[in-house]
Amino acid sequence: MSYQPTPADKFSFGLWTVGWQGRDPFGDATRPALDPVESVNRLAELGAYGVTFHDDDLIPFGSTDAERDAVVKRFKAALDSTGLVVPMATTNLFTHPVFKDGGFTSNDREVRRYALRKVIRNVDLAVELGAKTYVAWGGREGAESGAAKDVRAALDRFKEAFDLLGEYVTDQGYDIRFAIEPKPNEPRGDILLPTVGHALAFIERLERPELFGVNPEVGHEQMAGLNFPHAIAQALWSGKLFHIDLNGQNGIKYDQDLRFGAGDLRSAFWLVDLLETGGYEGPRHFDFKPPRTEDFDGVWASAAGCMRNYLILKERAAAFRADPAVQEALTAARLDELATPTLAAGETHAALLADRSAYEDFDVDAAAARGLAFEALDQLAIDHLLGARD
Ligand code: 3MF
Ligand code: MG
Ligand code: MG
Repeated sequence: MSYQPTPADKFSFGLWTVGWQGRDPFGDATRPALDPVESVNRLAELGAYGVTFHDDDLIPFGSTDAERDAVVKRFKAALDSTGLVVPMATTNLFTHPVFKDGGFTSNDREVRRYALRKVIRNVDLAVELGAKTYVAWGGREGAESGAAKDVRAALDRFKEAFDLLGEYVTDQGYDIRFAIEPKPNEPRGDILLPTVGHALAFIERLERPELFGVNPEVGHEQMAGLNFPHAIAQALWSGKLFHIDLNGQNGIKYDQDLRFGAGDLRSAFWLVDLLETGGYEGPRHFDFKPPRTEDFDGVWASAAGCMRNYLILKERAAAFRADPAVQEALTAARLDELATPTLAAGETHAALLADRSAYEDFDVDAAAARGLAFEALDQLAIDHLLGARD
């Protein structure tokens, strides 16, 4: 198996990932800026199918209209010559100091109006470039202190912003949907919509919930100590997995943005198993940061590693599912029973209450004594993951 990615694998990368210069809170950049056209060319050579961007990744903040047009023209030419597509775009509402208290939920109303205009401007460009998903990460929508942020009012403003955007794309006849990206903290002390669950609940309060889904990121849920595949399963179950940010994270600490496959490898195995069998057909998008120890050779090795690890895990997960011993172990663990409704077709609560075998005659002790056989099943998964079962 070569693990050589092709566009059919639908791997995509943000310009800000391979283009990250290594600036962190304690240190300066360790790499020079990367020309977006160079990123497009290199990503295409590596076997990616798509590239994504924040407005400011492509068009430097403060560019004139003429400069903007020239940048877009050059970028489009690179897309045309490589065949790379733009499946998603997003807005930078976090770098410029004007967004120090957020964009859509800043206490400063003028900043909120400016943020909306900045987003709408880039939604127009995203549609022009063929994007079907628009990601919204509210990195600065949050607080470090208590009274300074009225969270209920901020959620009203968040809803107001997304309702306006939903109305805008509808009125324009755009074929694009929004994906909200949750994150618990960093750069704010606490960020609004901190987890996938919070975002899913929020979406149901919007005026056009059908236009909104989530863009969960591996490390973001893991920063909150949560099980990422479980979050993805609930997003899929809700019909809301519009996009995904793949990367690696080692537990509850700062946002590490390691290449996919680094960090919690077992979780990555279950994630790929779920994405490949759960009906997700969107891009496999990497939102990682090649560590600042790396030169450009290391950057491209890191990007290639993201895709290679996904393909290795895909192969291992498929082998796990195809193994007859696994099928038997799944039955022993009663997965088929979990998939069977608890009530019979048409059975009412009256019928349940009349069923003596469900309660009066139920042998609680015998049921309590039955093992679930989960350990044997999990060991088979480890054997497959580690390549110890061939
Ligand atoms: C930060 C992120 C963001 C978002 C991006 C939207 C800078 O932790 O994950 O990347 O992914 O803003 O796509
Ligand atoms: Mg991140
Ligand atoms: Mg992200």
